Amino acid sequence: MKIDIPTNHPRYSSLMSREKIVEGLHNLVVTESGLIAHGRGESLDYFLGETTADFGREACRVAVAKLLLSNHAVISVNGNAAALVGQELVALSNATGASLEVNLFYRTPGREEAVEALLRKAGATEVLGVGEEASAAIDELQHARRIVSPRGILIADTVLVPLEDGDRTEALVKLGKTVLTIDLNPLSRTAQKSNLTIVDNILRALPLMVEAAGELRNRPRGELQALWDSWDNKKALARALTYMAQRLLVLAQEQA
Ligand code: PTJ
Repeated sequence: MKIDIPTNHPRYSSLMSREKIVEGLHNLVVTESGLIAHGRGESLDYFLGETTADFGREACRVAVAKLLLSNHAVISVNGNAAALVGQELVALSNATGASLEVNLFYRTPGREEAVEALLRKAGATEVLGVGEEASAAIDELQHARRIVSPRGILIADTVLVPLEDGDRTEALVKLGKTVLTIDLNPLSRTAQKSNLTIVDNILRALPLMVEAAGELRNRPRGELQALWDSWDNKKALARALTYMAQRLLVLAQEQA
């Protein structure tokens, strides 16, 4: 860490997350564009008041129910997700049985290995999608995200794709996979095209998902299925947008 951030600093958690991203940049885990993506996320988090709303909490539970119901769930890990919540991603994988697969938009030399090393340090015993193991491709995509593991995303029925760009989400949905995402922007293509969108900061969502996995994993399948069947993503996105809009209106009135 470059600077000592006092724990009583009003922006402590935001500054700490920036430090994680910058450290990730130096370790090759995060790509340069990851800094931009993080800034977009931070600004949208202001609209949520930097807290998890009820629709975000509900989405976390339903997403976990789907991971538990799936025959072959995969958690797709990019640089930002690894840098921000590497440990929690491993915990979620352990708690739900979902595989971890590295999948990068910017597959530059050394990055896959750097993300794998971070996940292994956090306790992962198997990390798919690295080096020659990533020997399959999704034909619908042209860029590096097309490269996938034949034991992972290629055969997955459900894929969790946090902090994602839109192309791959569309391709995965087209292939008949269920796509779950975490995205602070309810208007992003990924948020719009996914089967379930957690509109929340990944820093808050992942611990909630790990907690939900502990609570839900011994529940009857029928109960998990009912949770999943009740989910309407369009309604959830509308709730997120309404919440943000109303919050901004109240704040505007307070300024006047
Ligand atoms: O590591 P790589 O090479 O796979 O590249 C990863 C990035 C994130 C750079 C790449 O996927 C990218 O460019 O993503 P986008 O298109 O910027 O989309 C990222 C989305 O995640 C945006 O909608 C952001 O608002 C959102 N986001 C950013 N930080 C957070 C977030 N959502 C939740 N929690 C965050 N902390």
